[in-house]
Amino acid sequence: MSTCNETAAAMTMPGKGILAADESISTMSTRLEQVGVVPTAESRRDYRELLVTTADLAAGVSGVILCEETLGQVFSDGRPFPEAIRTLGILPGIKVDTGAKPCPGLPGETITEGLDGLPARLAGYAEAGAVFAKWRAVFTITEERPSWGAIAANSSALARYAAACQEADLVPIVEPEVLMSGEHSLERCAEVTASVHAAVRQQLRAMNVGLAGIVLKPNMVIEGEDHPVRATPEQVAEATVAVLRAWPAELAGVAFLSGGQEPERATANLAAMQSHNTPWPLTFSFGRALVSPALAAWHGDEGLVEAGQRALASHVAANANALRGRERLQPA
Ligand code: 5MM
Repeated sequence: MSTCNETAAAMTMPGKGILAADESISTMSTRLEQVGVVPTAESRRDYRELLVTTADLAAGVSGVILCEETLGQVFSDGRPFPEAIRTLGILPGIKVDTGAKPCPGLPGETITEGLDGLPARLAGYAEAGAVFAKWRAVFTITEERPSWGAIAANSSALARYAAACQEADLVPIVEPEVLMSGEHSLERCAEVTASVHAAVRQQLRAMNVGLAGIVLKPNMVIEGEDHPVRATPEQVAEATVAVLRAWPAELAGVAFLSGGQEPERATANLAAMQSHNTPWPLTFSFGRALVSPALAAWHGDEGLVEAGQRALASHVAANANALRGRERLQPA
């Protein structure tokens, strides 16, 4: 357990966040096609190597989440990704869920799968060099949803995953994502996020998961993308921190997902969070808000690798800079 606590502390160290580059093969392929790149194992590899070899990435990034395909691939110089990333001063992690699938009995809702055979897979990932893992549960807000059944089933799966990770000395990133899609208000997002977190905490306790050895990856509390009024960063930060205060001080840290927010909005919201004194660090584990500008700048052109890296570097720097507000606070 102490290995997990140390790794979780390193993942959430002051001034750094986590890069989520763990798109599944199908998601990554779609995103490559959208910028005109033919999706192959090689083009996905090229893109991930571009990201992680960005100069001085370790100044703002403590860890990178990979998918299974990338974990097994090698840099162009032949070194395996996990080893090469470690050499860069960054911790390699691995997405271990097998995706959100339609949940039997709950039309329109999903259950994240991947528990069958998980302990054996985790042992293999650790052997390959991963030191942390990630599992994402997904909840959609409507008037009736998420249902109690979807919250209970997904929280239970998250806790079983987290317990298995800690037994394998891998830090579990626990990601319950309440999606931004819909017309709901910020208050409704707060209500749903609080209910989901309460169930996740209860299940983590039931499975004896040590909170000092996990990283929570939640959504920010924010209005739905079709809601007519846009909340300010201060409103988002206040509502988000109010929900998070139910988590014990023991929790290693909170690393937000970006959830489809424009990169600049995600960064502004992250910066506003830092004026709240909390017992755990509040950092980022962004996917799209970090990598979308890099993918667009590169779009598969060998001559634009550096342009893609500059785009990633500037967004990492902006988010690392957003964390600096915390330096002015007294410890909670
Ligand atoms: C990078 O995308 C991750 C994997 O998604 P799929 O398995 O659906 O391809 C995803 O879990 C991501 O880590 C989180 O959603 C956070 O990403 P954003 O873009 O919301 O910060």
